[in-house]
Amino acid sequence: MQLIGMLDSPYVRRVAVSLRLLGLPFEHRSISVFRNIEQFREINPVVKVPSLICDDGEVLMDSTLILDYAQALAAPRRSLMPTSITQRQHELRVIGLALAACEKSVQIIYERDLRPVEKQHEPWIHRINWQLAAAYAALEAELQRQPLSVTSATISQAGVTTAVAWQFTHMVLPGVVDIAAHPALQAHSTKAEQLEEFLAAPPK
Ligand SMILES: N[C@@H](CCC(=O)N[C@@H](CS)C(=O)NCC(=O)O)C(=O)O
Repeated sequence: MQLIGMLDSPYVRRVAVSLRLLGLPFEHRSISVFRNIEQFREINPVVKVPSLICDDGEVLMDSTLILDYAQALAAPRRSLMPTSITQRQHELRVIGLALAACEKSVQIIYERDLRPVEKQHEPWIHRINWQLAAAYAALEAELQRQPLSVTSATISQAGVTTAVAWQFTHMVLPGVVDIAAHPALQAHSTKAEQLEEFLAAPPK
């Protein structure tokens, strides 16, 4: 199968890291949704990353749906989701917060980079900035309450997505979220970024 999209997208990166953790071989094609739009259209006319070309040629999109498929391929050998319903509920909350942080970061960049200055809408910019702050405040509280395991053998999807989100926000919006106010997130990210599966999917 082929994973399409650049690793500077947190959604592509969470899939790339997860496929490696799940032991699923794939080819990565680093095609940009902005610079290579025509090439991308031939693969997926909707031009969304990540896209996954399955071995029979069918194309999937949306990182969470791709990961659902990948989980099914890897089962029962390896899973990144807890089997206990209580722990699964908790980790789904963590993933939701991390994905919200990714989404708000992307919205801030698109608002800033894709919209002419005179068309930028201050109340919307204000809203997506406080939503980003709220997502990371809640994520920090969750990690303080219950740290996530960070080894190649034990990291879960919640651990992967949290680390990918934190790295992404600081890469694209330096200084917007205070690192010192989020020590648990920073510690989690530092450890995760040293795992071979993360090093094999460099965001830059
Ligand atoms: N919910 C989606 C979000 C994916 C997403 O927003 N990808 C962005 C890049 S980071 C994209 O495809 N942007 C191009 C566009 O929306 O036109 C997922 O989890 O895959």
